[in-house]
Amino acid sequence: MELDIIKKEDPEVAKYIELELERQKNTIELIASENFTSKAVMAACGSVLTNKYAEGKPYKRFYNGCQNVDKIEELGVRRCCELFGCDHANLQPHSGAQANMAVFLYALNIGDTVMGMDLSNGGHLTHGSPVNFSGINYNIVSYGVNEEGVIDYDNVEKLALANKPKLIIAGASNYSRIIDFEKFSNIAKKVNAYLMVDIAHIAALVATGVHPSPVPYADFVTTTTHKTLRGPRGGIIMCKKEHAQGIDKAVFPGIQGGPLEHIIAAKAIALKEAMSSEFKQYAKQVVENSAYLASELINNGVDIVGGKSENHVMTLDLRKLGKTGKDVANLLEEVGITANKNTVPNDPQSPFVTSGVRIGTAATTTRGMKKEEMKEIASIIADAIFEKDSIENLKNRSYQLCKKFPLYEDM
Ligand code: DSN
Repeated sequence: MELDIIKKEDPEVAKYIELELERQKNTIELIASENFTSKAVMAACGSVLTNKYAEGKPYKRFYNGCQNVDKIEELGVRRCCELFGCDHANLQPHSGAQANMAVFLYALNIGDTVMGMDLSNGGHLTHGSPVNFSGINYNIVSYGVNEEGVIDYDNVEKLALANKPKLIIAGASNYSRIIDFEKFSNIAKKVNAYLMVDIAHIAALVATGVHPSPVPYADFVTTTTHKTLRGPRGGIIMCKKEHAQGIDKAVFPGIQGGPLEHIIAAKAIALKEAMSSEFKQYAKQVVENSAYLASELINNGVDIVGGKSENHVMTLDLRKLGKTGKDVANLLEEVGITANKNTVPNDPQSPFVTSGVRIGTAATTTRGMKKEEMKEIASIIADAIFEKDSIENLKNRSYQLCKKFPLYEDM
């Protein structure tokens, strides 16, 4: 198999791939933006398609020999439009950040006003962070969440009326509630702004109808393909047909050169998988697991920002416990749980220390875990934070859960 081939060629790299496989198999993955793809998705990523240059669009390429990648990319685009019900899709963005960058290039001039969710309130770097191209090149007006951790739509409207943005961005990297896209659309219409919705985190929930879809409301919908959607690492832009040509040009030649056709093939496979009834059940279970994990953590004495989760993600609020996100994320790693430190709204700590830890249920649900396992995970987390059990024992409890729900068994 692939690893044996790599071992022969380059044992140093092979060793670390093997160790990473063991890490993934034997630890509980709670990073809300991570997941485990199918072997078919991984196989496409490692296929001969990596050898092909295909600048341009299917059947309008700048290189010859594209007859096979044309068919694959066309198939992927068709599946994306069918799955999400969008007019047009571009599967070439190398990442979610580049999908967002292409929308900015198409829709805006440098210096234009953009409204997006503040990074420390759950937004994304590319939604206007001062250290990102978005914040560097555009005039950013940020909105946030209220004390309950919920988007304050009245405030979004007030800010929009006062600042007249050309683009409003909805969508988040750390927001545990349903987003009301219709409200965002009404606000955007009032000020004649474009609406872009970044569904990177909730893509699978939207695709399966478990979360309302922004497609009827938004000019542009961007996503990554590797989070809840369970595909390869990459991005997609969906848009209304009047923007199709402009968006395609913004991706290439605007910000990218040759598309990664091996990754596009893997995206096409993931999109097919996402059309299955099993995947719909998966997305439903992700949400059920998340709601239950949040309530169990609260029962165990751990605060959750906003008090509940309506999607796949939540943030432990450690302020009352006098602990930092950095320390607790490191502690969880010691006991076999991987998560990431994250700011909570109005966090007194720096973004490198934080008072929160973000967790999500996409990856554990892929392993087959359900409510019973969420109960045990909440208990392991609380017992670690409140030092109710030894590190060794907690690590063993995590390991036992992993053994019960094996991953990539024949690898
Ligand atoms: N870094 C991703 C996340 O973890 O949510 C967003 O791009």
